[in-house]
Amino acid sequence: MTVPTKKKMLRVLAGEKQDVPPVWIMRQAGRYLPEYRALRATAGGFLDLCYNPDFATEVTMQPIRRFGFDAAILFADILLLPQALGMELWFETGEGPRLTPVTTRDDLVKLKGKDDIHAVLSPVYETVKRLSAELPQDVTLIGFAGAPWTVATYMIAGRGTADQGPAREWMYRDPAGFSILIDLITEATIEYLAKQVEAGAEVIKLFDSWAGALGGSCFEDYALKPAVRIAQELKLRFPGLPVIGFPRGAGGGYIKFADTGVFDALAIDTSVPADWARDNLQTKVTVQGNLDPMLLVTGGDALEREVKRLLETLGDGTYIFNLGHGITPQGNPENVEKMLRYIRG
Ligand code: 1CP
Repeated sequence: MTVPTKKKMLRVLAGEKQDVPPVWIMRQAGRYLPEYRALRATAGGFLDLCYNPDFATEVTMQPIRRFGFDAAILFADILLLPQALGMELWFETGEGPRLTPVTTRDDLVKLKGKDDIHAVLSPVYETVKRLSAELPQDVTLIGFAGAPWTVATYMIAGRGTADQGPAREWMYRDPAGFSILIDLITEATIEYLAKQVEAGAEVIKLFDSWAGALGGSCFEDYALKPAVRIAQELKLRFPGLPVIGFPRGAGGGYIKFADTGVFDALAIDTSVPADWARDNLQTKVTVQGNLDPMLLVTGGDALEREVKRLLETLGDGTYIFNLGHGITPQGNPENVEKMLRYIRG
């Protein structure tokens, strides 16, 4: 298949293998970059970066300028959507996000509807519009949202949790109430992502960071079905739009995602063996991943060895080089340079 674009990322998502795979890294704009830390210090807080199109555009561009990645990902956060749905959101320094939790059906009634989110989120659409105009011609712009289950875990607990306990508890105790929440997030996410695409996002990625916490039929009900609904509806509205799924920690559940035929690529987390992904996923979808982010902290021989191993294992199929999860604040930009040299020669 040939695709009328010079963008490597779009070509590979259309099923065209590249001799040198496109590469970007999760959390590529972030605290490991001195220029990010400098801008964040002047901006005030993290949310001030997200909601200011000047800052958010600049921060998105920083890793593109420094490293020349093949894709840029919109600078925003998965928790902006709950805020647009009417929840209070703030970030505790050194700890992470906090929201006023939604814990009962009565709380659900207080949330806004799927069509009432755009007033809060319009600066994000403006950022996408500016990026779409400013990015180099060979760089693909990725828009994103959290998948409903992962977003729900933060809405219900009011913070990040180790085991997503509060959400899992509600899910089993009151499945009907829990489903109302999942459905609301699902439909709002469609409207949010549709606006990103209208503003210029060329690819959509759905982050289900806690999919691995869903056991039994809950994986299908709350990870698979909502992701399929979102991807199908977006593809209906925007024919040909590539969608990347990231059901992190799903293990064998990745096959269920691949078998739907709805996703153009699946991002694999660090625990997925690359040869297993080649044999079970890459026959159906483009695979993205899954270098251990720790290797960008340590560098050394292990970095070169593991990059080469990924290229040898997945490079014969449609493949996007990336990490298995986001780069950490301890990541060393010099190791990112080395990684790129090992990939691009
Ligand atoms: O500067 C800072 O202090 C903020 C750190 C930070 C950054 C840089 C947060 C807080 N979010 C982000 C940006 C972000 N978040 C992006 C931007 C694009 C890029 O990748 O460069 C994206 C795609 C996200 C997505 C996101 N936010 C996820 C899904 C992916 C993942 O990492 O699993 C999740 C779970 C969040 C929630 C969140 N936001 C921030 C933190 C520290 C967290 C995790 C909180 C927790 O679980 O305790």
